[in-house]
Amino acid sequence: MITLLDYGAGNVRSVINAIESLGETVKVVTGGEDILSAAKLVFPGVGAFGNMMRILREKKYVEPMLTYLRSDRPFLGICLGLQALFEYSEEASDIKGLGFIPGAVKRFAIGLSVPHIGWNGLNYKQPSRIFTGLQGGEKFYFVHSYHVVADDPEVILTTTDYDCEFVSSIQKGNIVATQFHPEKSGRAGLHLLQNFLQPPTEPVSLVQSARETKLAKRIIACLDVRSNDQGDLVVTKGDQYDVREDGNVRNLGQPVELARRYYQEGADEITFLNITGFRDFPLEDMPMLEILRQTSCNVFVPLTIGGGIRDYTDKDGRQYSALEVAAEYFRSGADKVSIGSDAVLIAEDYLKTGRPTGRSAIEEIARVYGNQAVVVSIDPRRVYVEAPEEVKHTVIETDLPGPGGERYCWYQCTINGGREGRELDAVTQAQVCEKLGAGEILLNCIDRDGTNLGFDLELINAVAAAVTIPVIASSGAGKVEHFHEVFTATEAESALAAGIFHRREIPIGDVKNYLANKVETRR
Ligand code: 1PR
Repeated sequence: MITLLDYGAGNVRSVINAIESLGETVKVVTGGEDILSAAKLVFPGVGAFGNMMRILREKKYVEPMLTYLRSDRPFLGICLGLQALFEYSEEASDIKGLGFIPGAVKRFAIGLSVPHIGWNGLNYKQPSRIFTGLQGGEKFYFVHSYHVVADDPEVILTTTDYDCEFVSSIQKGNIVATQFHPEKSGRAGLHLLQNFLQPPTEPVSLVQSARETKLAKRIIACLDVRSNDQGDLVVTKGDQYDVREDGNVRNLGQPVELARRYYQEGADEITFLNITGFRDFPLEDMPMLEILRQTSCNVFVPLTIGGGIRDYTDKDGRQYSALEVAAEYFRSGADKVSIGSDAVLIAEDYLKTGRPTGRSAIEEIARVYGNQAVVVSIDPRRVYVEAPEEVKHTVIETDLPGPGGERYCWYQCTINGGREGRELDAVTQAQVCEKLGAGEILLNCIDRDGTNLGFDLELINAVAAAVTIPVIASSGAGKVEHFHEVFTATEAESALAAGIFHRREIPIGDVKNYLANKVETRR
């Protein structure tokens, strides 16, 4: 029996699912006495440090946790569950951590995108039983803007390189904690969890590679989901957002099954977009939540869900905040939520005053669940102009002239599934959303969507140059070479595709094979 500490933020469902998939049972802590009586304690922290410590204090968990840790019984901290062990964090410097490990939590001060999101490797500094069965070259899933700095080098179990070498896990006696998420790290992560649940007897030393670890470029499979005319929830796919063929919604498969297939084929992440979420209320759309619950039982890579994340008033006048909608998704197994239409309206409001309200969906969700949990999805369309002065938007000079030979264009944001264009350009939208706390940009392109013509490199370059958060390139992948092109000609951190995977034109494995020795990926 594993005791799991859930303080109410983030996706603990995945950790429970991963542990249960390994044949263990999980008891969730409901009071301090559960911590004191635990034989093995897992603490998966997600979200923001200040919020986590405040809740741990309110629930009176701090003293029981310290008693547990001092007793040296097996403990596995994950992500914020690692950071909580330290004295304080720059994320909330007025709030004390547990102080079990001397040292602090600091924000990355580097030239690369922050958060550090994705699959990266480990430099092994000490032998440990949790490494049993690993080869040493495996990559694990990270998502964080802060990292721990330990005063005592003896506790450092592994480090990872990301423009600097940071501590990616610690070990002190039976206390182990990782910055990465074993429950989201596919087979390698499950292996490590298994070693914690049933520790092998001998510690294992892994050979330290001379090379730096490298963040992998991610390949993301995207499932656009909606009800068809018969009322079944299906994976569909549009051509430039038109998902109907001969009047019917295209049906390319069943969401849970497809997600499982992509996990097995090596997808680094899975994204579900409820493409009619703008007109339906997601909490009434229970099947979407059910899809997440079922998928997270056997898919152990990050899951993002988008569609309909906004404030909502139901037919009885009850108000729901976007934060409540997101919370329900996180509880059902999502790691990140993606906000599309509402993010455009939020940015428009911000631009009117130049001041954040502190109450937008982006800000509220980021405050509770952390910036890394908030993806902003942008659905832009090219608008050609004769000269940059014609519009007040961010205009680029294009190598792909318009129908009238125009050499300039801007990218117009749309809402409601591309149905309505707004007076806002994609570059400004990305910048405002970063300011408000978004952790990642999912950059679609209506012109390229479903065309197989390749990604819109000009769009991706314009947006990636304007923000410091990671950009996911989306729309237009038609052959393996397009992935190589997007990773070499732009700063995109990941590439998302839909049609080619659904139609089995190119398996994910072929994309990774093609990229081998050219671009760093997770194998
Ligand atoms: O506006 O917050 O409710 O979110 C709705 C979400 O649904 C947005 O993220 C929006 O991008 C998405 N969406 C809305 N309508 C459509 C549609 O297709 N009619 N899908 C839609 C957008 C874009 C990609 C797609 C790639 C790759 N899909 O995610 O999968 O373009 O396609 P490809 O590789 O086949 O070219 P809100």
